[in-house]
Amino acid sequence: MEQIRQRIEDLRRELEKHNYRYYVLDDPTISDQEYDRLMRELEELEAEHPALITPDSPTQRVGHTPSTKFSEVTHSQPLMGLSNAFSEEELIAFQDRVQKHNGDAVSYICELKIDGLSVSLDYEEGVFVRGATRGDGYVGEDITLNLRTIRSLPLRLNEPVSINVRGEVFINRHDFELFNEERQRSGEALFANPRNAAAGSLRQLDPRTTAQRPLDIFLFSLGVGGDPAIRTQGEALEYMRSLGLRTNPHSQVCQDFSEVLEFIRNWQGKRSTLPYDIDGVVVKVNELGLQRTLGNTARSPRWAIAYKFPAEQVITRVLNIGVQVGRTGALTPLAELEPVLVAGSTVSRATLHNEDIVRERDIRIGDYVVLQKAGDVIPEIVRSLPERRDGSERPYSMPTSCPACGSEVVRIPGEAVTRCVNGRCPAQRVEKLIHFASKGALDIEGLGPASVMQLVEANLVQSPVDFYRLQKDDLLQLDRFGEKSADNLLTAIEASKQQPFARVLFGLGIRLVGAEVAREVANWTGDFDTLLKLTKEELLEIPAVGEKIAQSILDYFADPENRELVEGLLAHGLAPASSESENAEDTALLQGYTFVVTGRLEGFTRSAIEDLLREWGASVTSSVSKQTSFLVAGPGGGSKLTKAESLGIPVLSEAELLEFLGKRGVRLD
Ligand code: 0OX
Repeated sequence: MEQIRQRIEDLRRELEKHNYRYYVLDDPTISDQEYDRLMRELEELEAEHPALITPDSPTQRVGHTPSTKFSEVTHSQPLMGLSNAFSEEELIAFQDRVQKHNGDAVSYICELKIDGLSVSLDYEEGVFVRGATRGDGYVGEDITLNLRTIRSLPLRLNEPVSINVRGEVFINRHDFELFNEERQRSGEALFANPRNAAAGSLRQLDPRTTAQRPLDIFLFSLGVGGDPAIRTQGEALEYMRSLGLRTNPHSQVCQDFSEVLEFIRNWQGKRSTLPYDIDGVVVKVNELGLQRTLGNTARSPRWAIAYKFPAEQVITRVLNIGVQVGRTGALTPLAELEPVLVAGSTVSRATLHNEDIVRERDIRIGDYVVLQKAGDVIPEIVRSLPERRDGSERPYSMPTSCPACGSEVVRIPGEAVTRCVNGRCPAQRVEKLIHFASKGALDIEGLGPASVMQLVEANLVQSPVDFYRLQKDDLLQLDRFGEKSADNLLTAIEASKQQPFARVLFGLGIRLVGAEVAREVANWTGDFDTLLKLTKEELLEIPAVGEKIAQSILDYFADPENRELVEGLLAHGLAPASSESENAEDTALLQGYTFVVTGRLEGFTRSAIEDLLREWGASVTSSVSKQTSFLVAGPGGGSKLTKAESLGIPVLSEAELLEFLGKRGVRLD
């Protein structure tokens, strides 16, 4: 038996080694047939001795249990998105921002921007245990079983480390063509591009289906964990590679920004020679210490930018120009287009933003226009083609009254936007209600635009509070509702009362308060009561809040109708105070943070505070490294303080720590 166990282990190591040579080093030393033979031997031995099967065995990539739904995973560190640059000027502006405080000696690293799906992988003691989609950056979907089927993703690393890494799942162009041809032969719908095919494949509930798809992965970021000696992104990539993770071979460290521009120009011309799609180049500050100093905005890191290759352009025709009234009353001209395929999707409408843009670009009804779309960016009409006019085209003018309520529209001097000023405008109301129920806000299933419109038309709903007053009989009188759908909707509305404060705040649709800002404000304040009491100065202390946002929040709550709305929502039990610490996951509030505690504390012994931090999911270590999130220092901190300062690690006093914990909803009892 011991001999068999040994042979099984040897075969696994051997297969892992060849996988690594093939996928990571691109230097296989055995043929496919030899590889298959080793795999078969392992499969046979495991079939005879099922007790010896372990989940990280190369035979165990494909699970057999389809799920009905993916479960949610809260990322231990938020997965940030990237801000974009579309021109060299914007890249230079990025360089200026980086170098303003840090001098000229900044080195960068350029990576190809793989056009796939962002995922996060967790390895515990070297074994792949969890993989998730990016989702909204905070919460993603658990797609571990599907990721396990990707053969270039190691189920076991070369070292027993516990790390989180981030990467991009994609399908190469050749495999995509073959895959689509096969689908055509079997009469299945075709995918528009490799990215959509990769996304569809990762979304399969049955991993056996995913296993049939030619998915591949490149890893590009090292998150929590890893080797503390790593000081640059270049070293992080090398480290990941040494662990067996597949990284893209074309990254390049640039000592100078002119090399960055050179790298970009070079790859822009050569992108079609690659076997997979890229949609740009990611430029990152190479030094991790400097990355930390630069930090993040609410949305993206300040130390990285995505240069997007120029967009694809096509010609189509403007059939009509309509106008849409948004939830803030803004009137947006909207072009209805002859449908056209561009950058992988069919486009039949495009926003014209505002009156000035229609005039500047001289876009008339009936015009041929150049439509452009860059990757995931919203399609845009760049210009008209006056040379193709035949005289039947009609210039567009903005309506002088609101198309929804007939009331006056105004354009404040100095602003580009024309607004309907009627706070009771039905179009605004409907848009506000749709926004309130939408996915990023209260996420009420069954309450999409059509249902909202129907409820408004039936005079059942005027304000979001009315959703919570709906009775089954109200719904049953409506066309689209039967017993079951009425019950489902009422259940979904009831469930939305448990949504966290941040979503309710976002759902109010306060101007300039998007999902990210709402989250920051909610984390900072904890509940409506606290938020409503804040002065402008206090609002400005919130990192994501600047002058305009603070004013917009104050204006919103100064309106008695809005106050009444908030009171109504609270009376129905929405946004319960410190809702976050009441749910079952509250012990993970500090997950992903690493603390070091030093010096004398007043209210706690050091070990008591360390226990408390651990209890809420943080790691506590004894020495400061660049993995440390915060050093908590009382008097007498000494050498750890010096080290933290030299590495740019934030230092908290005892009082600041308590404030930080309070804001995150950590209870001290
Ligand atoms: C890519 C890619 C995407 C991740 C965390 C901050 C910077 N699609 O290839 N994102 C990043 O880096 C982000 N790098 C990449 N290579």
